[in-house]
Amino acid sequence: MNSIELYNNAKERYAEIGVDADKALEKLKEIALSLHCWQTDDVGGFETPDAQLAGGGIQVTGNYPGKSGTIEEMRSDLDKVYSLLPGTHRLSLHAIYGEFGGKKVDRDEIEPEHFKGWIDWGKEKGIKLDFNGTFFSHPKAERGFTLASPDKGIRDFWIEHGKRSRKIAAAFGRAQDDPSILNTWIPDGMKDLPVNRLKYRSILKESLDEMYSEKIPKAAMKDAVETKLFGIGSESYVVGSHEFYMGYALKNNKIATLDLGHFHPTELIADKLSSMYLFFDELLLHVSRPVRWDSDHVVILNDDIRYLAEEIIRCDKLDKTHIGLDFFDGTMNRIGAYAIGARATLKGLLLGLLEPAELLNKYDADGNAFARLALIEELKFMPFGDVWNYYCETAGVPSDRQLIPDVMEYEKKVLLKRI
Ligand code: RNT
Ligand code: ZN
Repeated sequence: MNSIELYNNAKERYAEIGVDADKALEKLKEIALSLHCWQTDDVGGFETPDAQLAGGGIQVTGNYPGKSGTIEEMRSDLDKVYSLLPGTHRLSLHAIYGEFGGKKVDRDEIEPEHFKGWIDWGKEKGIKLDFNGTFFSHPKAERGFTLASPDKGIRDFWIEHGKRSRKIAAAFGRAQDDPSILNTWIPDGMKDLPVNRLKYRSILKESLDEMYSEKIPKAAMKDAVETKLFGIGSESYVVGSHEFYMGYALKNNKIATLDLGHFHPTELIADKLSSMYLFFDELLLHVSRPVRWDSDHVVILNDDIRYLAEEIIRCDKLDKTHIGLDFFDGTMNRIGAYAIGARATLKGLLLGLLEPAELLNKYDADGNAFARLALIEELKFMPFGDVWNYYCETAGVPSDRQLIPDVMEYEKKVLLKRI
């Protein structure tokens, strides 16, 4: 059977349980993931002269050849990545990826001008941009504190960075006629027991108030704050914890960012969504895969992703949920890693869209826990791969089977030629 026949067969199987596969694909097509630019070069960036990862609790391991070392290489890699994904997706940039023209432009000096090339690139490709201030990999972050630093000089430096990041995001939003989401994550915390947890959190609250003091229309940009439980070197205390930012975001009308790697390993992030949707207009997700800790492994289609995607769809909040990716792995072909992670996220969403909502809700309402669970089990063996392959084919991107040769060819032709 060819892929269309397989799809038609799958469509019939789904119709039997009350699911319209065509409709599911129409909806899937509308979903834009925000791809994290930093998977192309292990969160290196293009600052001059020393684009080096200096602390911040972000650990990229691996030295697989071919990482992008220039903006041109990065854009070539991104072109390749987008060509492997069905649908139209966004790009999330970090401040260290500006075009600084070989000059030293410190974080408190960045301007929209440094990102003009990206704005033009986005326009040309039809890719909308999101943004992140970079509050790590910098001498002024080395002591482990940025916005929550008791040192006013350090704090002011990072407040300025945050203000400028907001202006850059706003420039993106205006140019693309669609708000750019600015995510703020800071590494501030302590390896060992603080005795004054309140102090740093009070400082952070004040710094954020100052950083956000300028009113910028939401049509241009929206602020998001990323919560975290712990990091390398901040095992005992993270200033910007989940509770801290839940409170801050609610009170100040910001978006909360949930990163899948930023909670206790047994916490189910999917379960948090319904509570948060009741109180937040919008959420930002950082789709990641923690392995024992916040290790940012390449996302695969595991239960966490499946439950998360299903939950967004069950709550009918696709339009209120910004789905960003956040993983980085230097041990394998980085383009392939991107493709696996982004496609796995889309697959999770497809599974959610292919759920027989009516039937599941009926069993649920009947209190028939057995039938509900049996149907959830049955769904695992439905021919959803045929729907996915058909979707890829109609979108003109490789199927899963074609992905390996396709990525290997790019590796041979492009990546391995890099020094
Ligand atoms: C770190 C956060 C943050 C970063 C990126 C690079 O723990 O998850 O989102 O991964 O900003
Ligand atoms: Zn994150």
